[in-house]
Amino acid sequence: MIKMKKLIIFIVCLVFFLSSYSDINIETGSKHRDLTSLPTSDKFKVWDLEEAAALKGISALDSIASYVTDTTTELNYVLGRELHLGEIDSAKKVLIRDWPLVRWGDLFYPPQIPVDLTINNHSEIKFFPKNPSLGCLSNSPLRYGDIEGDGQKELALFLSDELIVFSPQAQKTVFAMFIDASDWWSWGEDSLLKTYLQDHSGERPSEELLYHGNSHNSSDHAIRGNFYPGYRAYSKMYVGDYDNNGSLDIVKWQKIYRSNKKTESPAWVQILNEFTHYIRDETGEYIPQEDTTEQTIQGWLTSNNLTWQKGFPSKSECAGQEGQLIPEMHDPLLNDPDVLQ
Ligand SMILES: [Ca+2]
Ligand SMILES: [Ca+2]
Repeated sequence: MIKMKKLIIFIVCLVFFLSSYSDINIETGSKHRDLTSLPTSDKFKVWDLEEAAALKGISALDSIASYVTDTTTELNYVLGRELHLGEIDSAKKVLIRDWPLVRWGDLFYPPQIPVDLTINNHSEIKFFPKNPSLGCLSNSPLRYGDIEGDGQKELALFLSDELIVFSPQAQKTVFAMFIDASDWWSWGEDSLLKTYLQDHSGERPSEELLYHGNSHNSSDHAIRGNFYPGYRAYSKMYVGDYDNNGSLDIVKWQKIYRSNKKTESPAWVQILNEFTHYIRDETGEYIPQEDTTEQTIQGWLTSNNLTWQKGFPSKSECAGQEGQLIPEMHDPLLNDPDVLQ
């Protein structure tokens, strides 16, 4: 009986330990050089790393945007501006391995957002973030750490508003999601409005025509006075052994909102609230599970007290907003009680 009790306590502790990763703390690499000028010592380091890549003839690493150092092995991981990764032994000035960064096979742009992918930002991985980028996470595009707490470290890349988890051990991307796949903007005092005003005798568009957020991808129509609703799409991730089978899972919670007309209320209406369960296969890659019901996944989050705000990412890294909730993802204007808890 006592043994049984001990076993139950052990299992409960194990489950708690494995399920407790809702926040992801990872080491940040050097900042990419177009946004922040590196200190001189870092510049020398980057030039050394670029030289090691050049010695191997890897031209995609001619311009290294960021690097991180594994403090145990002393190996450096680098991100090239041409979306290429490398593993470099800087003591020996040798590039050991390198990998082109390609779009993950299980990453899809949300079909609920009706945009033309040929003009859309999301048809391929982009190095430069949107301006401004969500929570300024893309300002540090390369990070390194143990995402799931399983003892193996991964590279976490924040490129545009996409999160890519690349495993040097598996030598491939093992997970990716759009943190932000939105298509919206406000009709402010910008160049497009000026063009519109020139074409319309200086008269602003009427409130009846405008949306609370207009489609950015349709801005060429907007200049002519045809406005389309904007979309806001955000995803959060959670890591733990939610189905209690001893192996780690990822849960993605994605929400999409469409804007109403300026004259309508509320400003935004939720059109998607979707939960996806991923399990890790023998190669280390997370595979989406179509058979896991949304109710089941939602139940895991509820029983682990994991709210929208506790999902990753949550905290802003923008100057003056550090550590605060990323405003866009937790915006009361979204008219969604989930984002407030
Ligand atoms: Ca790991
Ligand atoms: Ca599991």
